[in-house]
Amino acid sequence: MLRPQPDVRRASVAQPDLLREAFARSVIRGLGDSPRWLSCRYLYDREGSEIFEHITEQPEYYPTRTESGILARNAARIRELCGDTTLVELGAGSATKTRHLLRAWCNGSRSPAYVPIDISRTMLTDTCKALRREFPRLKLRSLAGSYEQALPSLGELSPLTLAFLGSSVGNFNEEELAEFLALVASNLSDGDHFLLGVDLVKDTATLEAAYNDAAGWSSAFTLNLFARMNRELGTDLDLGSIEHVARWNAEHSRIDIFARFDRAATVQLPEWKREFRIAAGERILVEISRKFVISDMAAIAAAYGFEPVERFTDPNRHFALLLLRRTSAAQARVSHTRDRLTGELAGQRARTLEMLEPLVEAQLTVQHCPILSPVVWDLGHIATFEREWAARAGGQHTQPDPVVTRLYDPLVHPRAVRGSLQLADPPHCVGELQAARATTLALLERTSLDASDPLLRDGYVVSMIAQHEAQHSETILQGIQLSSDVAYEPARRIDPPRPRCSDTAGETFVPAGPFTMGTDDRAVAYDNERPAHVVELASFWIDVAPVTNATWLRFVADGGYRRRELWTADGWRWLRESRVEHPAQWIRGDDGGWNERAFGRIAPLDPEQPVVHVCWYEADACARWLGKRLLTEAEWEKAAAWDLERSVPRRFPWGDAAPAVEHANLDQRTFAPAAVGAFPAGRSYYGCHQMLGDVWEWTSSEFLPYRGFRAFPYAEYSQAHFGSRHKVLRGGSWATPAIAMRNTFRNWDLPQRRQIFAGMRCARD
Ligand code: AVI
Repeated sequence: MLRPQPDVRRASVAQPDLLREAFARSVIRGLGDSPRWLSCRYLYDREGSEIFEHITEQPEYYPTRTESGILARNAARIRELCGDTTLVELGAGSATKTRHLLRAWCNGSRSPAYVPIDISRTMLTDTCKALRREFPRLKLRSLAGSYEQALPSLGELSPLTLAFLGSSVGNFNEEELAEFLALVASNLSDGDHFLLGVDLVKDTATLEAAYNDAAGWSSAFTLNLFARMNRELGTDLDLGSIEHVARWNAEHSRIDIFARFDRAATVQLPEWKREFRIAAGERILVEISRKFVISDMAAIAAAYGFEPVERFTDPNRHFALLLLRRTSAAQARVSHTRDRLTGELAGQRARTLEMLEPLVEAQLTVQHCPILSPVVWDLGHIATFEREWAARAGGQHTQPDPVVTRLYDPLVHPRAVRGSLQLADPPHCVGELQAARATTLALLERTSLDASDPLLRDGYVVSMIAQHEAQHSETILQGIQLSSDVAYEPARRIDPPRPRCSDTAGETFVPAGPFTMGTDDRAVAYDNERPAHVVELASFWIDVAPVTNATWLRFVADGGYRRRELWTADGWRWLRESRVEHPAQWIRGDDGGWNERAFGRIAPLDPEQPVVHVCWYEADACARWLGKRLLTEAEWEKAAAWDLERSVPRRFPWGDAAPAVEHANLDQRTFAPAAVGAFPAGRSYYGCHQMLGDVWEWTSSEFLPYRGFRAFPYAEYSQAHFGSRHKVLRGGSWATPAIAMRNTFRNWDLPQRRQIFAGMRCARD
């Protein structure tokens, strides 16, 4: 039996209107860049795919013929080397060349199985229909989707042989190739095979002829991209003035394919209200086709955990098929996880201790306000939590001291009473932290991160311990911020970066359609982020940046805190009782201007920074004053995570790369939000700035479980807090450590809370 079935928990392949939207956005991105480019992904609509079939038949285009010959001669040997495995093919198309392999698989296997993967569902249907007739014994199951969508399903198909033919790897740039190989490597199991077609470096004349065939199909292929823009996006380009140019680029060992404009032209995208002026003679890069040296490609693959099995080539050495085997995947995963977790634990602990340094003992033991604990309680709680969970995961059933456990149990002692408890002094707490850490490190050293134990699998419990401490470090900073008597001078404060771009005003459109919300990740994500599920949303407009102090000043000046019609009934009640008139840390100066207090420092309010320390009621009222509304958390997550082009969610707004300084203001370095526009590299697919870092963003949603939620590993973290009392916050602030931050992370609090480093962003229908 072949599985998997198409996965209902992931949003399915883009519908035509969404593909069109993704195409438009890609064109806007590429034409807005310098030098301009267009994505080769969009060369393959129905017309483009047909033209490409013609290219492969041209006498000058040697790759397809040559690869087919290599397959015909070596398919039986390849099957023998791969053993009885399911053949999976990425970008299967019509599977013409693959038939050599399928014949060998049918001859060599008792139960031959083939899983073609392709973005085009119609292509897959046609291909499977033909194959059923030709290979009646072949078990077939197709997977429609992008590579990024399909590859995570591979684990269930192992043992397998993954074929990626035609030298399609040549169309990836270096960064894309690295991402692709990492994705393949992480989804193959030990012993799985990878059959990779690579076009080889050869004489320039042969190479350039292949991309400039005399019959003109290569040219037609390039021009079709612009014809497609005319067809789908409403541009009005004169194809007669666009020339196909394909040249060997020796420096980068690749064919560069350009569209050269003979005359000046304007690309108008009426629906998206964008226009681009192309100069006479300007060239737009539409595709690269990299050519490789076998040993170089083998070395690249080795870096991703692939060992060479055998290589196959033609007599002219024009093309090669590399048969690779994934090795030591499990072992590599364990040591990588161990290294990552050791780093996270050490980094977070150093941060916790560093944070305490500027504080004297009295400041560590006092309770500044009833909604935040004395710092020593947080420290004792972090230590108790860590010791308990490390012991539990390590199978140690020795009862920890029940008195201590009770003292630091947040349910037994709610925040308001923690100031009156008999708590240990700071040095003792630090000692407890160290003792607990020894237990965790011992666990990490001896465990094999046993996959059958959900606490240990992929180091979950250790990640939870590190994240728990990270979250408390943010709460400790909230307490320090609230205490007006502390002039906090941390050892490493840096000025928040200034804006680096100016496209932060206005909104961006998020089209209607499904997206995958939440995650199935069991290595890092909390229970409330699971499971991944498809959410269908109506279209909406979202502000590209959070609401700034400048906007809030206008809200205040316009009587925002006095106008009943802007507030909900509960919000108005809260306002009357609290007598609030501005965000929590704003102070009016003697001259009538506004200052802001941050960790004991008072400075003029920065109008470009996102507003911070407002509660849900205030955020909701300000959104109404702006004629907009707060986002639902599903809208927030779609705008932050969904990559329409690949139909997969991103881990962070900018992609899956770990957070770096250019992406977001995280990790407690600036002690204030950065001005909007400070992190253009951190924009989401839809172009939203600063969705992670700077300020948490209040959403209109109540904190509720996703359908299929299962409490793990303890109900007190999420389950106890579900319900209509709490509103969800998304994103993370400058005070959030990066290890506790991702697009799926859900924070929650009561609507009147202002101690959080929280602001807001608006949406409208
Ligand atoms: C699909 N890919 C491997 C082809 C190539 O040779 O790079 C695409 C192509 N573009 C123009 N001609 C062929």
